[in-house]
Amino acid sequence: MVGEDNLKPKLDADGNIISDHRGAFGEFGATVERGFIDRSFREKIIIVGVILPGQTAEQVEISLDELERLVNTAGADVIERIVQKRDSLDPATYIGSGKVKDIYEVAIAHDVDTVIFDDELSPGQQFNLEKILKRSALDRTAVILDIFAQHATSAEGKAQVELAQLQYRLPRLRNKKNFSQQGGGIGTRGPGETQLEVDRRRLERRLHKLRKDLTQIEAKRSTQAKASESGTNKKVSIVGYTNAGKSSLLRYLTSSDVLVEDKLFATLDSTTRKYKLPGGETILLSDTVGFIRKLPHQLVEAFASTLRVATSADLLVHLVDGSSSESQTNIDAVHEVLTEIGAGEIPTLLVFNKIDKAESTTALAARYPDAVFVSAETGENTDILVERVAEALRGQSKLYKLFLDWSDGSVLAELHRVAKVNEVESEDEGMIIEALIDDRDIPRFETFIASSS
Ligand SMILES: Nc1nc2c(ncn2[C@@H]2O[C@H](COP(=O)(O)OP(=O)(O)OP(=O)(O)O)[C@@H](O)[C@H]2O)c(=O)[nH]1
Ligand SMILES: [Mg+2]
Repeated sequence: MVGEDNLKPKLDADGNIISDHRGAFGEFGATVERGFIDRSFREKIIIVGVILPGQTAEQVEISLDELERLVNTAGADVIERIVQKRDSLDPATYIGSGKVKDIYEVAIAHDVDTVIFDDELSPGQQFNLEKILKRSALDRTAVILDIFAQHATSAEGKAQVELAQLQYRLPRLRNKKNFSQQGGGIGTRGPGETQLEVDRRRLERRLHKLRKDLTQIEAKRSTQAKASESGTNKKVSIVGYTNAGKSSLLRYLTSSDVLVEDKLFATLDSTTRKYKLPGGETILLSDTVGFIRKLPHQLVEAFASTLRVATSADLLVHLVDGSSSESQTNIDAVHEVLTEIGAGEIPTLLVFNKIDKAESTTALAARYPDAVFVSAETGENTDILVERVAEALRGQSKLYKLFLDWSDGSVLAELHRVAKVNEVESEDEGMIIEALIDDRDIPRFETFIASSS
């Protein structure tokens, strides 16, 4: 049995936490194996949200419902939720300092381990809050980083999560008092250098190494992709809110065994499978990491290479959980992330999933007349979906007439490779070609185009 005392952060005379077992600070903050939240037992958690002007109490409750689900997924239990209405966030303590003292009382009464705030805390806020609360003060970002750390399986995923964690920890590093192990050798404290500086330098070196490793992994992957891809296959990516059923849809359509789980952020890698559309064209269909409200920017940056499957797609299938009461706000959150990662302009097909368990889709259908309604579980309407994908991709190409000199044989070969050549007519001076060319390939054939229809 672990004694109760061992579960609480150890404090110094000023009430600062000196325990190294968790918290986003010190050299011993979260690692991929050991997150910000202690999972050697189920921590008791208070979650805290603020209603700002322009927000309704209901919106904040919805966000807290989601935070509670995140905390559960990370392996802890929410035992109390506290909401405060404010004109603005307190720059020092996020909520009012009086309210922080109230939370402290509640924490004592319920033997709470950690207090989690629904927005990212600044390093200063986190420090002040921990001082008053005398226990870890974490934020939504730390919880999401924890879940990512738990779910990362590939070498790339692990490196990406560690990179995001380090970026989160670096500005939050603090001088650890009672630091007993001085250690010797390379990287330890030089003359005049504080322990904090040593810690920071170590993390920066690690950050640098991770960035380099990730660049190499990506370079290797893109070389492999180039070698294996024919070049003409259109790329379609399934994107959407976490738990919308993206992996289920890929699994249903391609009969592949990708991971499907009723968990937030089950998928952290991208999976691509070939899929034959009803017209016969082969596309590359991908599934990738899901999005969420207030997605930590550290993750967006660290997962840039994984997200490239979305940013480089010809078409996005934006999958929404049509059975969720939050589908509208989820759509908005996904749009925000797509814009942030630079995929906001890619043609998108809106698809509502889980219609087998949705109570009614009438309101959504009225609001989104162009959307498709499917079930990735039963397969209902997925035939309509693939037809719409084919249609959307066809809409991205036009029929052109081109004139090529006899000496432009290589251009004809190129046309055969990337376009659909319908007709080649020989004339005295060259060839007149009719071909269906993709909008994205037009720049390289522009000088040969005689007319378009
Ligand atoms: N009833 C019903 N459940 C579904 C449907 N599609 C997916 N699910 C369930 O929803 C949960 C999440 O499915 P996933 O396919 O893992 O969702 P995801 O979008 O890939 O989620 P992340 O990878 O975590 O972002 C699983 O429990 C699925 O079985 C559907 O059409 N109907
Ligand atoms: Mg998934």
